[in-house]
Amino acid sequence: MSGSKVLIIVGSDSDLPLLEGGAKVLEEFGIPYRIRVGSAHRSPEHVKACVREAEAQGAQAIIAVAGMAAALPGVVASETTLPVIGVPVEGRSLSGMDALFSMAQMPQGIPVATVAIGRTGAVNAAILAVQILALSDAALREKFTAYRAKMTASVLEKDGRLQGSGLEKYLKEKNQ
Ligand code: RP5
Repeated sequence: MSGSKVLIIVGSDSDLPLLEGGAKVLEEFGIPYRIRVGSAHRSPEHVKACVREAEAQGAQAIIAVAGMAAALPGVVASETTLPVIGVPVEGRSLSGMDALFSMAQMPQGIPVATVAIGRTGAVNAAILAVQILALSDAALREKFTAYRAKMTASVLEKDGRLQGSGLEKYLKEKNQ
C-alpha cells in the first residue's frame, strides 16, 4: 500500500496468525501499514526489495517477525537506517529462545529492538512503532497518551472492584 508508515515483514506465512493483535493496534491508531512475506534465508533479494520499497513509500519503522534461526530482523536492520523491531516467534522447538537470542544478540552497531516472544511481542512491537511515529506527530502523541491513561484507569477500576468484592467474588465474576 502506498504511504504505509510501518512495514511488517514476516519470515514465513506460518508467522502470520501471530500478527492479529499488533495489526489491531496499528489500525486503532489509524497508522497505514503493509505486511510482506520475505525470508532472510530463502529469499534474501526479495527481503532487500521489500525494505527499499518501504523506505521509498515513507515507512518510519519496520517490524520483522521470524522464528528459528531468525536472521530476518538483523538482515533488515543491516539494509536500512530505519528503526527495526524484532518479534521472536515461538517455533516448533526451543520455545522461541532461538529466535529471541538471534534478535537480541545483534553485534554492536546494528541493533534490533527485540520484544517478547509471540503475540504479546507483536502487540508491543506495534505499540513501539506508534511511539516512534508519535515523536514527529503531536496528534498521535496525544492519542497515545490517552491510550496509556485508559490502561491505567482499567487497572484502578479492577483494584477498586477487588477491594469491594473480595477475592472469591472477584474471581467468580472474572471467570463468568
Ligand atoms: C522462519 O522459520 C520463519 O519466520 C518461521 O517462523 C520459521 C518456519 O518457517 P516455515 O517452515 O513454517 O515456512 O524463517
